[in-house]
Amino acid sequence: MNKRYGNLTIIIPTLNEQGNIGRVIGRLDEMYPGVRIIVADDGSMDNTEKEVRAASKRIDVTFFDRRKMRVHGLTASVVDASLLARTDYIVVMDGDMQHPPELVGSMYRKLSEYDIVIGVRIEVKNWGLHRIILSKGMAIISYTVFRARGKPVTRDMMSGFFGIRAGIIKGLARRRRKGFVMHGYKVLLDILRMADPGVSICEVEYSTFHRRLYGRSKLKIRRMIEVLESTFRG
Ligand SMILES: Nc1nc2c(ncn2[C@@H]2O[C@H](COP(=O)(O)OP(=O)(O)O)[C@@H](O)[C@H]2O)c(=O)[nH]1
Ligand SMILES: [Mg+2]
Repeated sequence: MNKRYGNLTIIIPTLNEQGNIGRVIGRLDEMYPGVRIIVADDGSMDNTEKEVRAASKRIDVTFFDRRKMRVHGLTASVVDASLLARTDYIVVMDGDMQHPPELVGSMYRKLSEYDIVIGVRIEVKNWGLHRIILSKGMAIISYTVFRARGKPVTRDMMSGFFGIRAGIIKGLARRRRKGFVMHGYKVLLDILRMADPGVSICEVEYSTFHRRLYGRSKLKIRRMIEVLESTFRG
């Protein structure tokens, strides 16, 4: 059997993604033979688990049940899931089809050359004005602070779609666990803040940033505070 992507784990944090998750993992499995998927679920109240377990009969997908964990959040989910990965490379993506599965292949290839590969949205469609302002404002603050402190930056500081060498995120998860804003949602920001200065970074652009397929987004003002925590934590 073709296992071309056998050295890649895709981590998908989920919270109530029953309408999307089956399609996301189905697409990934189709496109990337041998890939392993970890769905890090924070206690979905819908049929997310059922969807994933049904798919696991055909697809190499693990349902990581974080229902009983003390700290919930996208960051905690990704950090903990990284420690379960048994591959050299990891890609993190959303479970709502907002991150194009087509990009994962080039991210994976670039990880042989770079430590971190960041999916960068070059066109944001269909967003409400307040969301654009909040998001852009936060991004500018983070970018400026990171630049001033000599930390790595990217055109999309708020990206939730990235690839990383497993050793890097696992190292941070083990040695600098407290540096992560675990209840937060910007795990990439924490990683960039804590990464070694010499870390190599590359960007891949994508333009099709659609509204989520089903369900609703969890953006709140609280998210802004978490971004500031991720930006300014020592
Ligand atoms: N594990 C976990 N996943 C979450 C949590 N909140 C959101 N997610 C997932 O993280 C991804 C991005 O969330 P979403 O609400 O779409 O954020 P947005 O795209 O920035 O609006 C989706 O796959 C969600 O299901 C959470 O608290 N824990
Ligand atoms: Mg989304």
